[in-house]
Amino acid sequence: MKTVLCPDAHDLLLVIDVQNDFCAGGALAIPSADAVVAPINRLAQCFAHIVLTQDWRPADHWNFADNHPGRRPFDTIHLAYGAQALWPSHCVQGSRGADFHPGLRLSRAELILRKGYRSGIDSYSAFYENDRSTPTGLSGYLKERGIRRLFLAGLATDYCVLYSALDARRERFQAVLLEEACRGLDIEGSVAKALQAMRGAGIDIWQTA
Ligand code: VGL
Repeated sequence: MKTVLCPDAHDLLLVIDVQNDFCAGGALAIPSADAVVAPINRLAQCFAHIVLTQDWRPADHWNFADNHPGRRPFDTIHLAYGAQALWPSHCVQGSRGADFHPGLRLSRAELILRKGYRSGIDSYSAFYENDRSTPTGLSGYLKERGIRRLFLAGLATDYCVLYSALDARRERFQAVLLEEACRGLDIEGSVAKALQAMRGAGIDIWQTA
């Protein structure tokens, strides 16, 4: 069923990591990632408030396989805070790959939140680093601004969008996933698992009309 989107002044569109390295030709390209751009641009027109996140990593990031001789992208390593996937080097600070997709028309966005800039901790969620305890400050920003409900779009459904949505609930925001405006890496069924986890956490999943 399709839902008509009609956001109010307490609603915000949170656009996760729509950056060149996650799109076609990028270092960590997500299948069909570029297809999120048109729906995001269209949906954004309804929102009074828009925030973007930007993965923003130092070149010596601990979670880049390049920084672990003998390891390959998508291997798992164990860090003090738990198991962690190794990634191809991506979204390096100041690089073209870290830039937003050139097709995004979101100049009205009120905040660009950078994450992943600590070389020792990976960063998926817009709210907490992967140690699950280091905050990015987004929750306080949104609460001070009177935001109550977040609509999530972007990349990747099964990583940064998933963890951002779960943390939105943890921070007591209402959360809605705009499914047609997201794409996932889908490693061994991870998109289906992500959707199930989101539903279980009380996140609404909408197809918009
Ligand atoms: C992401 C894997 C590694 C994402 C970022 O944006 O979903 N996934 N870094």
